[in-house]
Amino acid sequence: MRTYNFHWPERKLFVCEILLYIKLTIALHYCLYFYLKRFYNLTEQRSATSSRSSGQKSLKIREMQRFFGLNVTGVLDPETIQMMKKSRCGVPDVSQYSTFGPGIKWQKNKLTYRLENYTPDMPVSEVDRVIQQALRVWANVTPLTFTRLNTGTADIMISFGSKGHGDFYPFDGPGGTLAHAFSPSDGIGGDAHFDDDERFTENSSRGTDLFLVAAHEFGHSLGLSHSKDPTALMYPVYKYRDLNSYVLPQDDVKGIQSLYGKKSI
Ligand SMILES: [Ca+2]
Ligand SMILES: [Ca+2]
Ligand SMILES: [Zn+2]
Ligand SMILES: [Zn+2]
Repeated sequence: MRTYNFHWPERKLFVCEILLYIKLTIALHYCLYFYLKRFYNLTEQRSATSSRSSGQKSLKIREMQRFFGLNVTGVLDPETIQMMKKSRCGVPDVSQYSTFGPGIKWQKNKLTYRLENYTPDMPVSEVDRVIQQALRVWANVTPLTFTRLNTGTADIMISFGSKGHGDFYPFDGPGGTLAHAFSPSDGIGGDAHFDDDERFTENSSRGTDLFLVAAHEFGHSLGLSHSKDPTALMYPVYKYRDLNSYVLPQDDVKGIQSLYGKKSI
């Protein structure tokens, strides 16, 4: 009898742990589903448990693991979960309907940009300067020039917004997607949107560095897709770098020059 008294609490604890485990597994399952749907075009299936659906999911996990250079296991291992948790850009990594390609570029070198609004996180003059610096990263290595407009429609319209902000790609609150941009074309093409549920900063490892995010998004605005090179600016996952000596990585220079050529001297 004494053993019963001793074992009961342990057993309850065990049951609680199992329940918690089930809850966490379900939560993780949903996170994975939305991540793959969003960035790897996982199509919706009626039943999440059907074998066709799990086969496609495993395929998409493999695709993601290959993109990030992880061990390609097709299952949700700790390394893959770690990668999913990182803050990143909202443009898909692999897309069946990809508009990025050698022909997707501006057919002119003189481009215009306009800031439609500002983030409350930083002074207006600082945002202006950071955006200019982020565009200069690309102008430095190509014949492209960027002229600022204060009214009317520019090629690259820049805005800050949260959750639903006027396109079909609502932001997701703090963390997760930080920004997104559209590849070159008329209208929304070239435009860059920043998630104002992030806390934007300048030259700081705290918050989200506006320069790094903007420079990356402008890469998309000019026609670059994501790079698999973890050192590239166009790598989809945000990582803070010391900006005092920032030079555009070689991979990105090669990419942008394949579209617009080198800067003419
Ligand atoms: Ca535009
Ligand atoms: Ca976000
Ligand atoms: Zn991106
Ligand atoms: Zn948007």
